[in-house]
Amino acid sequence: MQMTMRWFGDQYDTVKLWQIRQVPGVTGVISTLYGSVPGEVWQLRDILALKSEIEAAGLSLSGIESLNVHDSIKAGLSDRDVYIDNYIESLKNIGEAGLHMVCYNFMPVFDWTRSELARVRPDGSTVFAYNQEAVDALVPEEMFDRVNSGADGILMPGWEPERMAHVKELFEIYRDVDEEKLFDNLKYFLERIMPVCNEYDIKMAIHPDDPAWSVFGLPRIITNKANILRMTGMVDDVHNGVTFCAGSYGTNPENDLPDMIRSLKGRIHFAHVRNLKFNSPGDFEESAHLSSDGSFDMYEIMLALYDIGFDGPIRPDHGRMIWGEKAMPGYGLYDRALGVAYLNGLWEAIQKTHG
Ligand code: CS2
Ligand code: MN
Repeated sequence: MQMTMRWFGDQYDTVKLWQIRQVPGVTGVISTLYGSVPGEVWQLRDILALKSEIEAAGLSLSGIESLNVHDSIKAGLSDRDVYIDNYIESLKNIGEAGLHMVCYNFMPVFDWTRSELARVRPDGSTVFAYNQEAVDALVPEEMFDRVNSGADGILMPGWEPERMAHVKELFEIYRDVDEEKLFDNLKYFLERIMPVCNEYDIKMAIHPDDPAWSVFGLPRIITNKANILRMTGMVDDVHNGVTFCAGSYGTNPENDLPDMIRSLKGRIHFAHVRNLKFNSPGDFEESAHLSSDGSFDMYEIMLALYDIGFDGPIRPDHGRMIWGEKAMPGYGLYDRALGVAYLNGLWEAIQKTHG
């Protein structure tokens, strides 16, 4: 595996590349053209500029998270081919820049959903939390306001104002899209992009829906083992793979994470490893990475990745806000660095005992 951290670019991130460079074991970052909107073509010069900036700091650009998919593609609208052509153009440029992993998601309208961005834990740290009743009591617009007001004016990934300015229209286009239709639309998209992925050896890594069930009545499909195997099987190409995000699949306690990892051998191209603490069936919070602080067995998750020979980029995903740090919620330096150290420790022990 290659240990990485997500970095949003100099203009948007409170964490600096030189700080990431000092986290032991981190050799790369996962980044994106953060100012771009879904549907736009990524220009080669912009990708190369991002890459050189990262390399100048002594790190590699280990992959893209995310190259977002336009809602016309997800909803299967008549203009989807225009946006798929643009996506293919962006992939070509990503390939030309020598990059080989692209994370994306196929969630209608919203990216991840949480009801709180800064729930206080007993140790005084603040974390993302989800409470089903609180989410059920909101209309989508309120959800958007809540995410943005809780972020101290920091732009949250997946909740970009451009997209959210049209929430009502976006909901409208999904009126007739059920899970089956969404699967069809994903298949159509994947079949069209696979040739360029093969040409440049770009591994597509779909991010699971977070939480792993329908919110606000929108269909969601990347939620469990059966669905993800259906997805990898319906376009049976190694370049059609997944981001194994423990914190997202793990929102549903029925998902057996190590078993899911083992069933996806050869198709996991990126891993997000973090822990959650369940307080009751409809309520969880994002605890520290340490197994004993949350509900997952992190050793078993890392062991499963080791067993399948996972060799792609991995990152600690979200962290708690600790030590008074002011940063984008979930993406501060300190707790993610602790997460890295812990995951690296587990990995070293696994290698030595299972090597
Ligand atoms: C990420 C997702 O911050 C996060 O929770 O794991 O937003 C992820 O980047 C996207 O879903 C990928 O498209
Ligand atoms: Mn994730």
